[in-house]
Amino acid sequence: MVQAKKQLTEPETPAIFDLNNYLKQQQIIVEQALDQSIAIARPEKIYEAMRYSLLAGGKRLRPILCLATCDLMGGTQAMAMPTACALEMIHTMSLIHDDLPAMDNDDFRRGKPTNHKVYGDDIAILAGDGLLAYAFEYVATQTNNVAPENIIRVVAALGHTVGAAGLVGGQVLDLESEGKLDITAETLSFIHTHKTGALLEASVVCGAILANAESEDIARLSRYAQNIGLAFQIIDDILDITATDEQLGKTAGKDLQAQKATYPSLWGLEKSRLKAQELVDSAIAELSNYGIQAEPLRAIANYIVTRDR
Ligand code: GRG
Repeated sequence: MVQAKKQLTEPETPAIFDLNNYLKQQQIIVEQALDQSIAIARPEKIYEAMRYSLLAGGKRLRPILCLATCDLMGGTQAMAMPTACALEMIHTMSLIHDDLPAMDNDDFRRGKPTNHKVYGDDIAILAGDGLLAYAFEYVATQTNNVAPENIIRVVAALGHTVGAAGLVGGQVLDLESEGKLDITAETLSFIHTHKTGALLEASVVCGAILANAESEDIARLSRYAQNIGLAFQIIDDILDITATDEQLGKTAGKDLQAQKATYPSLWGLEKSRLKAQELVDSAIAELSNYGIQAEPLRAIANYIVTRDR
């Protein structure tokens, strides 16, 4: 049975939205759902490796975006939670593989030794593969009260996002661009819209699909997500220069060390900050049709440029 959507009514006196509290609450809910999503089975080692990275913390931005968008479009948290968990499984998988010696070769992630440092390269590759496959199984088997055609649309959107048209393609161009400080703004934008932006966009779009949103809403929310996705990466590049290892939970200064072209290397720190703010303003402008129920998405957009980790 397909569950009825919630009524889109607004309270008479809008309360001031407390983003910190909202993020904290949503993080707790997502942590609990992730913890319950994968049980240890035989062979224990692979499940432990998958759980080690999945439950290592992180901002949980992608699941929170998915839940917030489903809510905005009149759906419920329960409808979106399996997809929210799957997004975090895919994100975690991409971090595990990105940290491997054959890729970015990093020793720390989310304040802990990287997966391959604890379990070895072989198990880390397989832990990533296990998380990626399970993400799709999880959406297909655990999503309730959503029309089957919308579940299929979500599975297709996730597949498109992780493949050569998304994360994989962005990562390949990123690897090819290493050591080339003269790459163009267009190439840099291609790398980041695919490597970083695509999964953030999928988080928002899938949340909307699960709530059976109209195509105009999906298009608008997609543009919101594209803008915050690029802003997120610009701030990521800035933090790689300005933040500490402790703040980031990973090695800072890696971009300079690996001779990677970044937004600050292209535009400087100040112009990069201004660009990120402009993108966030454009993202928020896409939400002008929605009332205070879009406050979480507006606040998340603002958080993206003010975050320090
Ligand atoms: C998906 C099949 C498949 C392969 C992966 C390795 C790879 C191909 C892609 C790399 C993707 C990647 C690591 C992009 C960087 C995205 C990014 C800015 C990550 C940091 O995200 P945060 O700050 O991290 O949200 P937390 O730890 O808070 O979740």
